[in-house]
Amino acid sequence: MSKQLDFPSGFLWGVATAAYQIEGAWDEDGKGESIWDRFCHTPGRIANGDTGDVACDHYHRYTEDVQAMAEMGLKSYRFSISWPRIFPTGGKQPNQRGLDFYRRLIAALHEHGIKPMATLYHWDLPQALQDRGGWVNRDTALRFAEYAAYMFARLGADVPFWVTHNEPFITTFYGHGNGINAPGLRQPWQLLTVGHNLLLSHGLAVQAFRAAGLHAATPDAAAPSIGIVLMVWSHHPASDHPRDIAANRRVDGAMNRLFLEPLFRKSYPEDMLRHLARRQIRPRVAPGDMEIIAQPIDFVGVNTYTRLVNAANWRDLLTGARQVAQPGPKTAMDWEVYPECIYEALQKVRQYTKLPLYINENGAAYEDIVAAGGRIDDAERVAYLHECITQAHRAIQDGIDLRGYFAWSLMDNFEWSHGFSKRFGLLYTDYATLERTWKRSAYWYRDLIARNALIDVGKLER
Ligand code: IFM
Repeated sequence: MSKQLDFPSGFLWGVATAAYQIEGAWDEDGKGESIWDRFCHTPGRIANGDTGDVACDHYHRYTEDVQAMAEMGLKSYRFSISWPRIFPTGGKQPNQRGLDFYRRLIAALHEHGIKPMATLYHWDLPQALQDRGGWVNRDTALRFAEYAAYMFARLGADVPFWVTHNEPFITTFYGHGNGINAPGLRQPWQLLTVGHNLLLSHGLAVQAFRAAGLHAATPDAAAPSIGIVLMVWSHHPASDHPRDIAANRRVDGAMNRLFLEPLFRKSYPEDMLRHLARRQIRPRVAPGDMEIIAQPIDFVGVNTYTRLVNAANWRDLLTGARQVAQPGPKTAMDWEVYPECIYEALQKVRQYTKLPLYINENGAAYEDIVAAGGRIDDAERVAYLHECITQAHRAIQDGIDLRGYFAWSLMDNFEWSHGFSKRFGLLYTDYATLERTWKRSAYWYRDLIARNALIDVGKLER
């Protein structure tokens, strides 16, 4: 027997993307070089030598993409702004043509009644700032606050949802720990400095947002709001052995608590500070920093895809843990299909704050097959989304103030070190022609949004 899971009226159904992953036009209209341009142009960094030079060419095709969003019935679109399009050298000289692109995009969204959610930093730092130390240099936090203030002054009232950072954990640990992401540094002793400067820049940007005193663009619209988007994955110990439980707690500490605690409790988790100090890893905290970081915000975004099952491993210097693979279905990222990650991540954040929450990213990569006639029957993705959204509904039933869900991603795009080899999109991107094709999941999502309800038929076939 099927039953209908209704969502609250006004629930914000959306999709998410990021500038470097879709825009292309890497050096057009005055855009400066970003650390991702430099990283991808360095041989050996990215699978197949792929780059975001062209990506999905969204910079030139954004009207077509907004049209697809409108046909999907989306209520909101989360995108990111490329900092080096606005400040090509990270300095004080803005690039009008870069700003105009986002102005046009935002206007197109409003024309279709789609609420923009703009992320200021989804990892593409101006290379010129990297040359001055990047996020290891406290000064970058001040430059970020200037960039943020500039955006609030120009586009502030037109964007109902501003996001300072996307997943500061990844910039910290992947950009500066294992070096898998730009700027590709392996400097573990700098990790807490980088994380701290990112959080500081968040707090400074929130201060700039409040100082801008933004009001709603029209009387019936809500005043613009600001938040941060964190990566919050579920964590489980591999066994009930105390060593595995402790390892699991450290992984949770590195990924989740190192960011949640300063934002909501004005301090770093003591156990993580002690653990990392034994490896000479310490944050450089100036007086007043923790107050700045913990500025009141309006919402928290949660990105979640799977869980990690952790066991003790003393060979790992950072967390003393290793991930134990689980039996059962995996996505093309080799991530376990674990829909409860939605419920668990929301409950985790709820321990820190009662603010409105959004699932700002959730989705699955699969090896999509284009059948004769161009049909793409991505049944596994539909099943994944269905189960995850069921968990979102469960969280709402249990009293979580979840205001929206954003599927990652609108279309297949540049998946960082994996290049174009992993497809997360609801729309299929043909990278030779740049044509987008609706997958079955896109039609399925459109119908879900139209009903504002999920028809729960139990577990779907993968
Ligand atoms: O593609 C990324 C995105 O940029 C950040 N969150 C996870 C996604 C899938 O790996």
